[in-house]
Amino acid sequence: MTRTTFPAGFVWGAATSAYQIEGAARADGRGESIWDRFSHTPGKTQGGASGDIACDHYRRWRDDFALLANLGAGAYRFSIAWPRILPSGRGQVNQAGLDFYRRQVDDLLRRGITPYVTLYHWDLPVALEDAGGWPARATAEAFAAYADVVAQALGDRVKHWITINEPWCVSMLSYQVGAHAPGRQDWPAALAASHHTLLAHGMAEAEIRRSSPGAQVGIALNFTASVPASDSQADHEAARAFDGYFNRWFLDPVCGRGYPSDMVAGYMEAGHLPDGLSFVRPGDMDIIAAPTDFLGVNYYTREVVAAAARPGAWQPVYLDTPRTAMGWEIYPEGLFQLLRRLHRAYDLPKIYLTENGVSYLDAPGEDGRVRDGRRIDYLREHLDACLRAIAAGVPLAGYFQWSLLDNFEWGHGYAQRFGAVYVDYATQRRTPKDSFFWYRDVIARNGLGG
Ligand code: IFM
Repeated sequence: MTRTTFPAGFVWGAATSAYQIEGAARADGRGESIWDRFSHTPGKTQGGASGDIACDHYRRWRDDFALLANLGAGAYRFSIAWPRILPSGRGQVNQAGLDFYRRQVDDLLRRGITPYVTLYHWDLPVALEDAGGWPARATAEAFAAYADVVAQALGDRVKHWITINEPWCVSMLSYQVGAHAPGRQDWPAALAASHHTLLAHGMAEAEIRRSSPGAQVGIALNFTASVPASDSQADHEAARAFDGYFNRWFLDPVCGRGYPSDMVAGYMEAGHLPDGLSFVRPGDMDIIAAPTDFLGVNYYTREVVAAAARPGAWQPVYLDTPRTAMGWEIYPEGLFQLLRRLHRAYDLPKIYLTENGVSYLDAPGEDGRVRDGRRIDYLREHLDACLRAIAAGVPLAGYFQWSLLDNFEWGHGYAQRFGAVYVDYATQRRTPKDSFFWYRDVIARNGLGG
């Protein structure tokens, strides 16, 4: 392997999620999800945007798969909408929903593109939220039953599964920060949600293994490199606390280490765990720690943090450094450090970069071309970090660009554009950006080139 070439068999892909692209929110028996309700609640998303139509991928998926094929992608990561399969979250199965995804999987396989299926990318059926949502243990049980239905239907042809996407977002961003559906701000509920999200992962993994023999199963965690603002001990402690809040709280249990004791102590002291870890039942931690075949890593940026008033607490520090349209700092070195740390400190059989990418707002010029050179720079620098990590021994087996298409960026609505392909939402016209063709060359030569 030279410095610019990836190992043979490296998986190249692009990623999307159901609510962000599908639209057709009421088609063919789909039930309501928490994002339908949240996005239709005034003030929750930029411009009041919703995923009602999004990229209309529900109807245009064949054209989008042609784009994937044109890209030369060997793999496609997409998510299944739970409310399309079980409109009320549990019970009655909606065959039309299963058929929709079966057709997609068959088409991908026919094109030689390997499906990487995510079971949960945030569209919880509202019936389950109304019964308590992720803070309730019953939601994890319902998720396992849903995983069983999907694995039975698709497990003969789908051999790569991601249970949950970004448990930090599912729990903390949604139940503590309140920026994502269902928009609650309740620390104890969020911490219970974090546990049930991880439990759901472990329970679903068992169901998938039963119905999809030989399948590879993993979870996708979102990581943010946590960097102290100064060399002071207080800032180092703050950075460790942020790392615990964002990264270790989810990574450690999945890797069999349980919840980090420094974080449990901190949460107890802050009153966030009034009943301690009472939501943890005997056997839960073993279920959560069931060995996975790979870890999915989603990486975009870093957080620079300084000490806050309370010991061990942190506050973000804004540096005047290059930023993306999201305002996220461009920090590829953080990806290299993260991958190396994961390899050295955790015993991981395999890692996929299940998400990496960038939002810039470049639009078609007069000639119709989207000149998104900044995205090319971002991708090149992050892929170079991947190469360096591989050279350092990290078992990185694949890279999925987020995202194939511009799409519904949650609270930001359509005001952010992460796509390799520009989407004109008024006409639904797709225009591959310059970076699409650049990434296509990378895939074709399995490397960055000279
Ligand atoms: O669009 C999201 C995706 O749904 C989850 N990971 C981060 C992306 C960019 O914010």
